[in-house]
Amino acid sequence: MRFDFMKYFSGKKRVLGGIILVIAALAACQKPETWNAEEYNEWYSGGKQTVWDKSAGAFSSIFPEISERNMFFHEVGDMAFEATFVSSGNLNPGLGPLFNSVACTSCHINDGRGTPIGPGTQMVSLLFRMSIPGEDPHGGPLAVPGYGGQLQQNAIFGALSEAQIDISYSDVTSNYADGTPYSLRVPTYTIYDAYQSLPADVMLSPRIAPAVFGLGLLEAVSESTILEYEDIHDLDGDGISGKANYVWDVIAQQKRIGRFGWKCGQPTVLQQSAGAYNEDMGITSFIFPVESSNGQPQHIDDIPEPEISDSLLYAVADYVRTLAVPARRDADNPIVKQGKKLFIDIGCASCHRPMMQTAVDVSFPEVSAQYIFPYTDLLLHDMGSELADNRPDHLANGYEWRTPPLWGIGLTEIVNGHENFLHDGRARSLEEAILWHGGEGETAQNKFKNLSASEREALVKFLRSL
Ligand code: HEC
Ligand code: HEC
Ligand SMILES: [Ca+2]
Ligand SMILES: [Ca+2]
Ligand SMILES: [Ca+2]
Repeated sequence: MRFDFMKYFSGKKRVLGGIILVIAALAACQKPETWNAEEYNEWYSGGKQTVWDKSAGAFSSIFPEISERNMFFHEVGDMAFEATFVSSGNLNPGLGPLFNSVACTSCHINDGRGTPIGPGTQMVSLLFRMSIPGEDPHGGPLAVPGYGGQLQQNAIFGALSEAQIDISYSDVTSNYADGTPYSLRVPTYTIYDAYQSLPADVMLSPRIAPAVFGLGLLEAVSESTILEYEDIHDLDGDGISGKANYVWDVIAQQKRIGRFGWKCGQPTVLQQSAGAYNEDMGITSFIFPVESSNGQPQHIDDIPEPEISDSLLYAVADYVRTLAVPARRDADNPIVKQGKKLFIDIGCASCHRPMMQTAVDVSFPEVSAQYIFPYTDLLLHDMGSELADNRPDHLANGYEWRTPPLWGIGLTEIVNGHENFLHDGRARSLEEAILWHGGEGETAQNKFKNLSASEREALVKFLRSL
């Protein structure tokens, strides 16, 4: 029996479709069918948690299949995700003393990406991790004395912000093999107004806010599924050597595979969210109960820790976890299909792994045993010196970045009003994002440059259909 997705998931017909399905299943075999690998349907990027929405709200839908309990958490978490925090008062107090932004949504705009800064504009959704050479007791980056692990350019009234950062770009130009010229912009970051002098060996890592949908599904992928693709010493000789990051899980008190953030620096959505509250907003929680400004002269916040309740932190993590994935568009279009073939042929799929299966999880059936199409391997890759931040983050060295998921990437313009990509938003189009690929990605990048104009168009059309 085939699983009739269209009926089952399309809007109002859902309940009816569900009934038809149940009856059909009973009639056919008396028990529900298990999902057959050959029957997966790549239109459903998020498996059964796919939504047919290509509007500006495409990243903001709740899982279409969700228990009442999780629906409730999602709704509470949705409000928390949008809440604007303030330094004191009755509503959402605890902001700062140091912070980057006042709400999750000011960086993850429409649950999508942040807006990169241009020269002279205020830095909102780009932040800078910082450290000095060495490792903390758990193998993580070593905090900068007087600054900690992240630079906060904002502070509450009466406190000193740590520093400001200005960005400028210079252009480099080159050509495709067919002679078509292109230009890339190289960012330069300048720190000014530092509240105290920075050590000479400080390392900075710019990070733009990525989209946050589909993460419950990525979290549900088993460690062994991720490790299948690991090839640290490139034993198969294809020039690609994905590596898993191992990071400290504060709740489990052990190292686990990192999967979130541009360098796989966080093991779970919960810890990533707690980290965001702590560093990005200056809000303490049971996971990170110490203010990010602890030990610095700006440590003047007298609101008792934790500043958000455990249940609110869980709710915001559950909100993010249960954001659905938008369905493909035009997946049957012949040019899109040609682009997909090129994507595989020139080696993009070696890192941007098209399909994964999530593990069985009886405690969270919403994400259990799904075929998903995230276009990532959740591994780290050396992307060459031009993209390097030259700052290690656990096992990720200064050249390595996580393969970002490409699902939904074709909706970036509609959701976020721009097409700026990569960890610092330097790429101004999908083509530019590809042209920046170096290191392990250089062969694929060269092959892309050697394609004809119509083949390049087909590849980009495929990316837009994701
Ligand atoms: C100042 C901007 C900013 C704010 C505010 C912010 N984030 Fe983020 N968020 C980021 C950046 C930058 C990253 C990537 C971090 C990295 O690479 O380590 C990120 C990553 C994430 C991720 C992982 C996404 C992925 O694909 O790996 C989640 C989940 C997340 N944030 C949730 C939240 C939540 C929840 C809040 C509010 C409590 C929040 N963020 C507030 C900038 C922000
Ligand atoms: C060696 C692994 C690897 C290969 C091969 C590879 N990529 Fe990537 N890709 C990455 C990594 C890692 C990043 C993130 C780099 C960064 O942000 O600095 C990335 C970023 C991207 C982005 C931007 C994503 C975002 O969220 O900003 C796009 C688009 C993309 N790749 C498409 C492609 C295409 C198309 C190909 C084939 C021509 C390809 N990639 C080949 C690893 C790879
Ligand atoms: Ca605080
Ligand atoms: Ca800091
Ligand atoms: Ca290999």
